[in-house]
Amino acid sequence: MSSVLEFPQGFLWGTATASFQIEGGIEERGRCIWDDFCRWPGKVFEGHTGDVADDHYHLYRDDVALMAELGMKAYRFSISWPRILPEGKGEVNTKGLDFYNRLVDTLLEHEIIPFVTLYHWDLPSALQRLGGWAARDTAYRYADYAGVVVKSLGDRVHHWITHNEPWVVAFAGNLFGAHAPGWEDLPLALQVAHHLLLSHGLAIPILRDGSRGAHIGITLNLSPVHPATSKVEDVAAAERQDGFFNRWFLEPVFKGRYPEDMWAIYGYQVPRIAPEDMRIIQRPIDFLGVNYYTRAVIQHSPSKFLDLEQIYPEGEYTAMHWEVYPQGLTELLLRLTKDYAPQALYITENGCACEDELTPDGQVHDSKRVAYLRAHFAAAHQAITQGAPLKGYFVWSLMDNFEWAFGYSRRFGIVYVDYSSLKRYPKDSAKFYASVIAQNAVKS
Ligand code: IFM
Repeated sequence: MSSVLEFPQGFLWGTATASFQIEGGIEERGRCIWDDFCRWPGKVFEGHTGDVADDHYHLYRDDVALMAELGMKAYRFSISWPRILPEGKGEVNTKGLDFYNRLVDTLLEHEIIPFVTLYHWDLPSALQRLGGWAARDTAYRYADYAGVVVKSLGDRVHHWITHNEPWVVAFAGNLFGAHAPGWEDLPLALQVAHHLLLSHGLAIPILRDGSRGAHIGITLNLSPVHPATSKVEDVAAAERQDGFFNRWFLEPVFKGRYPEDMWAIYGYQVPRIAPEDMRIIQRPIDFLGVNYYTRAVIQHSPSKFLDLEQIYPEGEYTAMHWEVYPQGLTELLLRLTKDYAPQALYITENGCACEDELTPDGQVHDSKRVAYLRAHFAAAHQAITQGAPLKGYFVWSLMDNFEWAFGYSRRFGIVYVDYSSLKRYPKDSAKFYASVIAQNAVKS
């Protein structure tokens, strides 16, 4: 039997994007590590780059108008650090700041609340040459950068996200070599993770000072971890994966310590930490941003990293080969509520890649994405009814964009982008989402 699930009044529905993935406008900014990574042969699908992307840098007004047509209440976007500080520090590119000022003003004209992410992976190349996030100094340069941005936007932007998915930055970029800067070194990755967390803590008072009544949070990519069987070694392997993926970031931010089990497992490879660091990292935040896509099913597997391996049970999978598992979202939100008592939660990303096709009459019938979103909205609703302080939901993504190592070969948007003409076409999922927003409810 179908039912109508109503969301709390004022629930913030929106979409999310990130600077490197949509902006283009490379001539008007400094270089970042992803510009370099795209030019490293074999690292990014067919050598795709972010040089033009969706050309949002020039088309932002149309994109905001489209969001308004769809009824969006909020928009999460990130700032390109090298657009503000081409060398990562020092001289400010005022044209870069002007762009974000115009974007914020346009959003506000359409009554769309801006949620600003300060770092979504585009570290200035100039700072990478000085050691990147492995260098402690980068955390202080990030704090300076946060100061420049908040001074310019802080009178109109009141929702700030310090980092997007530090796990991906640290481990995909420095342990698995799949993302920029492309290294494969565990101690380095752990040091990077620590400096990202430190920079998060350093930025908090700067954002509070510069933006009256600011709501400040961090976005983590989180997944429930399930053991493949109830065997003791699989259960223990799942616990390690949880420590590696979820708790390594949750515990410092909420409890001011790294998880003891993982600290012991990493042994001599643990990061160097200054005495005051954990106190800085644990500074109170106003919300946790949750990026949820799927769960992980884990089995014990000696000879693999952490003696574990992810397995892929039968089920439905997206074009990323990620299992469709909406009930994991309810499980995750309730666990976060119970274990960490965040003041508020936002789903800062959720969505799926599908093999979308544009029909000759300009339609995209992405019924799989509609089903995916419907099921995840219902799962979020379920968590709210059980006490999770969920205040909003940002679908990833507003429009198709540069999907990192996959280049433009994966489409996550609810709006289709024809990369040859840069024309935008709302997919069926955009129309579906607009109706959910208009009713503040979803039929399950
Ligand atoms: O495209 C990414 C985004 O930049 C970060 N979170 C996951 C998305 C899909 O892979």
